[in-house]
Amino acid sequence: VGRAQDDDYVVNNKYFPDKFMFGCATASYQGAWDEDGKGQNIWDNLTHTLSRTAYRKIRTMETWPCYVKENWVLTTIGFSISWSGKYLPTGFPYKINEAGVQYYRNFIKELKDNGIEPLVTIFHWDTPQGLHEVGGWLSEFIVDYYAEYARIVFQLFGDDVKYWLTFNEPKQTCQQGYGSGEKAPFVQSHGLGEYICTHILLKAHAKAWHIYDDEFRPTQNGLVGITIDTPWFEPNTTSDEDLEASERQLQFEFGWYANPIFNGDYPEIMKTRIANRSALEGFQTSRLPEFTQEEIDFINGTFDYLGLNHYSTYMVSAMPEPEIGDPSWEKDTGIAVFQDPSWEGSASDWVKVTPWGMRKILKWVKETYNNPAIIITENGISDNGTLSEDLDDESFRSHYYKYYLSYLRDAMIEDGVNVFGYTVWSLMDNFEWTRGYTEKFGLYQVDFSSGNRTRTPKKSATYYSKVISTRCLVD
Ligand code: BGP
Repeated sequence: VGRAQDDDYVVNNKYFPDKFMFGCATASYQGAWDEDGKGQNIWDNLTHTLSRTAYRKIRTMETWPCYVKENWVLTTIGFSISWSGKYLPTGFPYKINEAGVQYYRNFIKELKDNGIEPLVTIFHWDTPQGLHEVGGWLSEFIVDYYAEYARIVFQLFGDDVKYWLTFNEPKQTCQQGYGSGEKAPFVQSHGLGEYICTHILLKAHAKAWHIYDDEFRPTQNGLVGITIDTPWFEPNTTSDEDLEASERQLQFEFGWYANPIFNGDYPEIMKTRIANRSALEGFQTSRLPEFTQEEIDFINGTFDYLGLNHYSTYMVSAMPEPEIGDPSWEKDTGIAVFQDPSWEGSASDWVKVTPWGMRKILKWVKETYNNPAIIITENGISDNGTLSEDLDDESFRSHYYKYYLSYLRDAMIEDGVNVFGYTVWSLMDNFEWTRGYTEKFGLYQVDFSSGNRTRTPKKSATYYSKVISTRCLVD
């Protein structure tokens, strides 16, 4: 497994269909933060008030619009709109900032003039601070505020945007934001907050999808999906227990969000386990909230395609039932998860080079959710960002893309998975959330110490552009 096994695996000259979309992904908060009168969001608040070494207090660079100058042949660029941002400074729908609207209009026009399809995420983790202070994703009120925000972006940009994503990686907003508390807004409400957040967020997703479907689809004719992230979970042995552990972990990670959207409700395994554990803990009702039949009908089927973020793989094995007390999502899941020390690593401890997992997760999604249309919305690997050395990332980043794309293509051709596109994380080095500038995922290096944020293509940028222009996994 890992690099050694990869060497026997043939990748060269595998082709991709003509219509396959190749692109790069970015996110609003990971670029500029205070342009054009933008308001505060929970990540601004976090990075500006905590003095963690990885955080930078002042961030004023604008990163994206460099691709055109570099003469790329991308079919798509993924980016997100800042809710607290350039056109709704307070996050509430009564203060539209014309400078911000113009900014996005210009950007989208520039993409289209260069034949690049915009792939727009409506929410990539940056909850407006004002909405957080009245409850954020633990308050049902946010459903209507989010829906109104989505309506505004459809109205403003929907004539030119055909691919929308309501949320990026909702699990990070809910499980890490409100359960384990590792990401903004750093609420640690293990075993409760993440389920309440998810329950509310799924309704917000469904409401935005319905708004598009009822009010905009007839004239704008676009597609609305959601991006859900998951590693692949490889059973440690072929025992029934380990196979069950893999399936259970996938349901707790991915099915938690996907099952309500594809089938109307949370996975049975989640409902049963959390209800049982809650009862033993002395709760009157399950910590996993229940949808009403009306909500199930409202959420079921609210997707036109699926965005999948996938980076790496974990091994899983069955373990004894965790003790009752101090509830948490991890205990509710009840699976031992680990990575093989022989796997090649990266600057991010969670990203190991395991390209075979790409094919397995795609096949699992196809089989579990009736072969939906899928775009890989993020896939990538980080370096440490030492300015000169990391430009030479051929054997590292190009290798990663080549092998992941190869397994992705096997999933399409051999397994019949309906994948229509792939966008790498990321177009250029950026601000990596709690890890600040310590990890660099970019195809372009950004010199953050230079006044104009000089961008230099890494070798992987040249490689990826060759793949795109030949539509083939060239050497
Ligand atoms: C994804 C996020 C991206 C990006 C990437 C790298 O989860 O959607 O925004 O940041 O991961 O992750 P990290 O910055 O946590 O290393």
